[in-house]
Amino acid sequence: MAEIDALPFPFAFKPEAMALVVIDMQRDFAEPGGFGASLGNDVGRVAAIVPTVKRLIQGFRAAGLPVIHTMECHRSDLSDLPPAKRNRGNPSIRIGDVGPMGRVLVVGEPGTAILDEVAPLPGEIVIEKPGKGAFYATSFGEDLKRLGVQQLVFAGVTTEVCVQTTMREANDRGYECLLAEDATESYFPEFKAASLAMIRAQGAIVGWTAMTDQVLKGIA
Ligand code: C5J
Repeated sequence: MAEIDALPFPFAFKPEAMALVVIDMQRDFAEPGGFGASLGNDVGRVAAIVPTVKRLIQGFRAAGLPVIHTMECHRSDLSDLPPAKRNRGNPSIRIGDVGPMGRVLVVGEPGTAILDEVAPLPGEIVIEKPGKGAFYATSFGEDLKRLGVQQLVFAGVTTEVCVQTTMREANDRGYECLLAEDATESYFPEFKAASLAMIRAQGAIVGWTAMTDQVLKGIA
C-alpha cells in the first residue's frame, strides 16, 4: 500500500486501483457570460484553480493512472432537464437558453465545453451528467467497475454541489474518496471550508482531504 499525507489521517491506496475524477471544469462555471455568472457568482474563484487542476491531471497521466472528466449538461431537446431544475432560482439566463457562449449547459455548445487547459485527452472517459452527482443517469458506476478502481481522488467545481454530491454517492457505493483541497473551489469560501470539514469529520465519514502537492508526492 502507498500513502498520501492527508486529513484526518493518511490515505492508504493501491496505485493500480486509483483514478482521478475531475468534476465540471467547464467554461459555463469559470467564465463570464456562463451559467455560474448568470446566477450572480464571482467566476474568478473557479478560474483561479485551473493551473492546480491541470498539475493534478498531469501527475495522474504521468503515473499512468486513469483520469475521468465530468460535465454537467443536458440534451439539446432538454428531455433530461426536469422543470424543477430549469425553473429554480432567478438566473438572468436559464439552462437551455441562448447566452453569450451558446445554449447554457447544453451538450455541444461552446460554454458547456471543458476548459482548454484541463481538457480530456483522446481516450479519457468523459461523463455527461444531467444531475449534480455523476452516478445519476450516467455510465459512471459501470465505467469505474470496468476500470477496477476502488479509490478516487476528486478535483473540480463546485465543492459543495457537484463535487460533494458525487463524493457522497461514491462513498455510499464503497469507494474510498479523497478531495484535493486546492484543486476544488466554490463561489462561496465559507461553503468550501464547511464541505472540507464535513467530509473529513468523524474519522473521514465521507472521505479524506489533502493538498495537490501531497497527492502528487504520494502517486509519484
Ligand atoms: C453547480 C456544479 N454548482 N458543477 N454545478 O450548479 O457544481
